[in-house]
Amino acid sequence: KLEAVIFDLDGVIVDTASFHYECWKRIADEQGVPLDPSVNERVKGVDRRTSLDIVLERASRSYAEEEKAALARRKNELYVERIERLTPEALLPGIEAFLRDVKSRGLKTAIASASRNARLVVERLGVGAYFDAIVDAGSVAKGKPDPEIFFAAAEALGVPYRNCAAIEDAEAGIAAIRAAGMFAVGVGTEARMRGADWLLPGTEMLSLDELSDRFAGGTP
Ligand code: G16
Ligand code: MG
Repeated sequence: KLEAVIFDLDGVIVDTASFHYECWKRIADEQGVPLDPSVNERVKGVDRRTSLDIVLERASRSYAEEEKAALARRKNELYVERIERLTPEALLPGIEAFLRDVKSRGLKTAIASASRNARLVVERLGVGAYFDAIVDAGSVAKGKPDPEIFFAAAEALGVPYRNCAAIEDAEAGIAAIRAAGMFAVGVGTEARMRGADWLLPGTEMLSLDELSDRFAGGTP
């Protein structure tokens, strides 16, 4: 029985991917590193340090650990400047109505995000009250596609993993949900959301009735 819905943040609740990309582009430009636009897709759902390694793949020299830490810090300063200005208008379509439905039917909700800024983003969007738990990269050892963050979210909610559905927009995220043995809802194109139990082109298509039906019929 469906008891909880776990949400990814970037790409599901809000589209902060363009902010991440803008900031990585700035870092790459400052370092004189060519940045392939495919990086935008590859850093989705991936934590900050791993994202930096992807950005520096085409660098002509190697970077010491302290230098990398400084670049990651600088990227985050640029990113925080942007998310400080987020307002509830940035919520993706249908998300607030869906959250309202989920809560009014007594289901539990959590955020499982690779972003250490998840709390700040949720606060700026004005949707903090809808969530029973927020689990971010700071509270787990292994990032997506490892299932750890989804298990941690289920545990924080006190709900068995089999009774959870989770929503993701990134390949690494869908893989993590599947590995956790949860019902996977994918937002995005079929090509990228392979493995999703239910595929939606956009968040405006989310419906709790349909999710409940599909969950009952196809629990992995
Ligand atoms: C998000 C983004 C990633 C970003 C990561 C870490 O993950 O999709 O691109 O690298 O957070 O963010 P921060 O630098 O704020 O810690 P998710 O899991 O919310 O999609
Ligand atoms: Mg995401």
